[in-house]
Amino acid sequence: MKFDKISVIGLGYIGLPTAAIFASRKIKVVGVDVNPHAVETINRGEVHIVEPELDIAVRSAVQSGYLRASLKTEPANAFLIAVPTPFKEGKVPDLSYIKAACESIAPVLRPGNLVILESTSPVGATEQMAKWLGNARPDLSFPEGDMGEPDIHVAHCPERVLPGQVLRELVQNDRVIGGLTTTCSEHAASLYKLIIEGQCIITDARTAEMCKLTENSFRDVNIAFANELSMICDHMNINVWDLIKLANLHPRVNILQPGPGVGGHCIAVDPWFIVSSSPDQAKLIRRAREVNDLKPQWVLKKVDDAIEQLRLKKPRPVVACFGLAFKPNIDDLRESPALNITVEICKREIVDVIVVEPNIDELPTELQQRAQLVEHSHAIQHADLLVLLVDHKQFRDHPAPSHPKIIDTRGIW
Ligand code: SAJ
Repeated sequence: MKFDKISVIGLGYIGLPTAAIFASRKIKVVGVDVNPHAVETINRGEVHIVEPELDIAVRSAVQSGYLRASLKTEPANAFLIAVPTPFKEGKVPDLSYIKAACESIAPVLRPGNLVILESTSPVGATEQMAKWLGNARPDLSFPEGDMGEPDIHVAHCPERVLPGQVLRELVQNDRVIGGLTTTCSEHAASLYKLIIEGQCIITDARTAEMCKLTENSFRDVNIAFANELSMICDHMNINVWDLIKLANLHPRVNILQPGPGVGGHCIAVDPWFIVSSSPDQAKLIRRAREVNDLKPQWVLKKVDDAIEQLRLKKPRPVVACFGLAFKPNIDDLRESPALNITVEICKREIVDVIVVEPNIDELPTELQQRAQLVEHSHAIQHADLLVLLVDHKQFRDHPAPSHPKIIDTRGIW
């Protein structure tokens, strides 16, 4: 299959870097997004999201003329759909963005086109996508069972890149490719081979969908184990980080790190897609989600207890929160347990809250009237309670503070 021009639908954390990388291989890319601000920003050669080196990649892709953003879809050889798949009420997957993407590309589809779903999706979503496209274009044939060669090829190829390392992982990681037919998979693999150094491994669409959900659920379950251990050890007066180091010396044990909860848009969401498809079977996966979701409240209880003690001597103690991001060394505050915990501490209204977050220049709106962004040394000097929420490199680089009241959710002090 020839790819003179491809279209990426959804120019977010996955779509935009993907578009820039194809463009860097001298393939004409038109990126489509419903957000006029994103489209204008990209067409100026700038970025509307933060990811290391993405600005450089987008600038050079736009300047070279290979990448262009648009609000409208247009014909192309291949369409890559990278739109959000959140969950809605009842923790069931919300496929409305995929449906909207199908409606927008359907009018411009031509025989021989390839449509790839990259968004993390529940099992069956790729088949559903082909049905939506087929309903909108009854004049075209779509893959169905073992019928002959369809007009439009459809595959799922889940994104698997780690925020903070997207540009490197997009090229280096292996890709799992699940076509609705073997030919669909082969066409999709030939497209990804233009940009990736890893392997393209072919399977069917449902296995590819489940594979992505499995990867993130594996991580969630293992983080839940670490988080549960941290609460057990706190109860038993054992240092959980020392314990994990010791246990991990065993050649077949690899415990992850406890923290204040699980953030981001992926790991805290995707396991629910498995639970909603197989509620009776997915007992452990559901329980792990609940353990991780409860961890911020457990941390808050520790903070509340410490504040209560401090208030015996000082009516309005100062609490310093170290880190707001959802994980170390990034500035991404979306779905961040650290941010949520800090907001909750502010709501107590019996303390002054100061925040150290070396990766941002100003506090997010929900904290602006309530807290103050300060330097590391200022916080250590002036706070009555230090709460370490994110293990940013900058915090690790400083010697552990000698302070009488510390709550360290990351085990670095
Ligand atoms: N976390 C812990 N303890 C750990 C590891 C992580 O508490 O030992 C927390 C982090 O602090 C963070 C959350 O888990 O709040 C998630 O962070 P992460 O680095 O594990 O993962 P994400 O959400 O940034 O990216 C994940 C990745 N999936 C896997 O590693 C299996 C990435 O490869 C996926 O592409 C991404 O989800 C996605 O888009 O689905």
